Amino acid sequence: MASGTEFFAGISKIPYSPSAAARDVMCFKQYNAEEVLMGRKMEDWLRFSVCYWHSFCGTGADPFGFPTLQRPWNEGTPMESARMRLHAAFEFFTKLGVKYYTFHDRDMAPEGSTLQESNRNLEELTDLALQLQSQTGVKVLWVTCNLFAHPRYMNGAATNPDCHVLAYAGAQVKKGLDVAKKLGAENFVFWGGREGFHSTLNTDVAAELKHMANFFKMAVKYKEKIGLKCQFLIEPKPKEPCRHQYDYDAMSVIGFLKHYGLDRDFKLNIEPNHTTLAGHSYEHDIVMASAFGMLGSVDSNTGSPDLGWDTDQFPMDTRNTTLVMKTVIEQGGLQPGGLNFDAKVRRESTEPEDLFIAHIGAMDAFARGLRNAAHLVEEGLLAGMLKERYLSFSHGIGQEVEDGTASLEQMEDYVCHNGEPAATSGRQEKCEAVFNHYV
Ligand code: XLS
Ligand code: NI
Ligand code: NI
Repeated sequence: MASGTEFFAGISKIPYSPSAAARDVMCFKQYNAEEVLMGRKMEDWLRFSVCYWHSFCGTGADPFGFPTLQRPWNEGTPMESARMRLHAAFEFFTKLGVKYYTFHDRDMAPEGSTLQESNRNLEELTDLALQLQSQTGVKVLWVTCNLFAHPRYMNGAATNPDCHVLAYAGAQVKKGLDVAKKLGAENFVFWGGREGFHSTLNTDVAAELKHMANFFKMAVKYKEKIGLKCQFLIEPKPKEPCRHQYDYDAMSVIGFLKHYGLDRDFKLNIEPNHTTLAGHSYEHDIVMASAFGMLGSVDSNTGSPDLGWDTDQFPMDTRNTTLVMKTVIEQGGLQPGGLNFDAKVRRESTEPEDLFIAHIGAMDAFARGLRNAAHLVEEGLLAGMLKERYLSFSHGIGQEVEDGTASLEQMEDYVCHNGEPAATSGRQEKCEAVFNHYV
């Protein structure tokens, strides 16, 4: 198949049709890219991105069954299908109206039998990607290196007990950073695939964490050397594939970065599907990362907490998207990060049209979440209640605690003069009822 082939024949540019019927799912009912909310276009608040690995490399295979998704671009030799996949992907981005995409080095081009051959494959495919980017205006939200699929990485990459493997990972990241520069990527992600362990008996955890920190320092140094201007991001995940993953959740990663003096060079890419795997609520890590000024980007998907494994479903729940967008608005946006759909259609959703329906539905869920959150933030009711709850820290002894100038002696003196504190209601149900008004 040549570059002129249409992979999604019969599907044209997805329109915004706010009054379309319920059965009409090939149009946006909420997402109106150019519409301005709180001084910014919807597309700039949301910064949607399509991921390459699930949507274009995925076949529907799972640990129990063979591929179910017959994709015309997956035919031919590995290099032929890599080229077709790229054309199919750009046709999809353009028809969907999404301006960003994300990929692993090995999604874009097949691994060769040597590092040099892999690099040549990647060079060839990224030449084509660059051409398609300039033809369509679609940009790279982030690049990442696949440091977990190849058998050499079975014991980890940057945390591998064998430095030879760490060196391979380093060489791969060096090329990944060159590719990020070539394609103008706005971010670069490190997801610690097999950076973790299954048994404490064969693992020197202190050594492995130090090696990982030193690995990141090499990446920072090389980024500076080549003048790459993108944001570095770490993506936490508590389990899968390892029993214990070092980057468990937002707070573990923030602690790691601060401990090794890397917190100025990295932010976090939060995936709510991982957050719920860690036993937290959907929005927990979004809020925690943002509280420390470390929320860089979001892998906007969802899991099924009742199953307890990583299902990477499309995010369709507007309560969750409202909670995420509330934090995004409160921190002033996600740029240079965005909302990347690290999500896959179910293996039973076999039609190419399902790929569109999934993305449209999730984009509408986030657009609806943005509308809800903008309304909620503009009216300021919840913000007012929050302010009132912490009012005692705005004057007197509270102000001194706030500023860090107070002492325990002052605390004692205060209690001796003022006695027992009065009970104050937390008003959780009132907050929940107010929130429901906006959803
Ligand atoms: C896996 C991760 C992965 C990263 C990119 O669970 O979500 O897909 O986003 O390597
Ligand atoms: Ni994931
Ligand atoms: Ni992810």
